[in-house]
Amino acid sequence: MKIKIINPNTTWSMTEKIGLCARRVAAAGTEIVAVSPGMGPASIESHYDEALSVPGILDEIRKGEADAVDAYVIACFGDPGLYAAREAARGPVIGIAEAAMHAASLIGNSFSVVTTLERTCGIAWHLAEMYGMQRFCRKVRACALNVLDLEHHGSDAYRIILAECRQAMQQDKVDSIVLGCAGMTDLCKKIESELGIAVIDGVTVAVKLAESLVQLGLKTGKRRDLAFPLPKPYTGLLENFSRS
Ligand code: 2AL
Repeated sequence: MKIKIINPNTTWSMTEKIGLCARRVAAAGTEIVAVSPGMGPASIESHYDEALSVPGILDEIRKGEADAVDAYVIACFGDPGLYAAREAARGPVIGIAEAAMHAASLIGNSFSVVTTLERTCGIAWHLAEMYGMQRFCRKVRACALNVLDLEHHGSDAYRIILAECRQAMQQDKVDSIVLGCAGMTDLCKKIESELGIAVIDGVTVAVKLAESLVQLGLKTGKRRDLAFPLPKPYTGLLENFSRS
């Protein structure tokens, strides 16, 4: 099967890291295609960034549909454009925040999220509420790190994230910690073995969920509100999104 992972930001070092971590957990017969859209923000850490990442995501879904992709992962913790992507795709589309939070809710009764900037905490809370995960989510913690700090080797990012995860474990009394950025995917197992608590990375969970849904023959429902978008013209910069 073919799973396409869309890193909605345009930072290719992050896309390559995401692809590598995804391939490590994928089954032998799974092909992982990891991409960044040709347009969009270099990193996503605001509602503005999220909104401007969505056309690029939908363009990658359009190409994936022509390319016989079986399932998609949106690899950004805000799950930008998730429902629009589902409308445009036949197969399952999974966001990493929804994947990680659901996994956390299955292995325990409580989790805390450790994310990048303070300003993204509201986005994570909003998603927890929307997914019915608020009752499991004890705290959303920020590390005062920009998303792109995670790409700078030799930066203090790992030490800072590890310290925040330790605080979450000690102060929030949670069963697990959810990592709140796709760029943290490579740190997951290292933090887990350092702290001795379950640490959940949405990229790898989403890959395994996508594989399961495809194997079970489950696709996105097309009978109601996730039906393919209606044909209509789009103008200006969005002209190429017109559907006939
Ligand atoms: C993210 C993420 O996962 N990728 C990105 O560019 N921004 N989310 C976040 N909270 O920092």
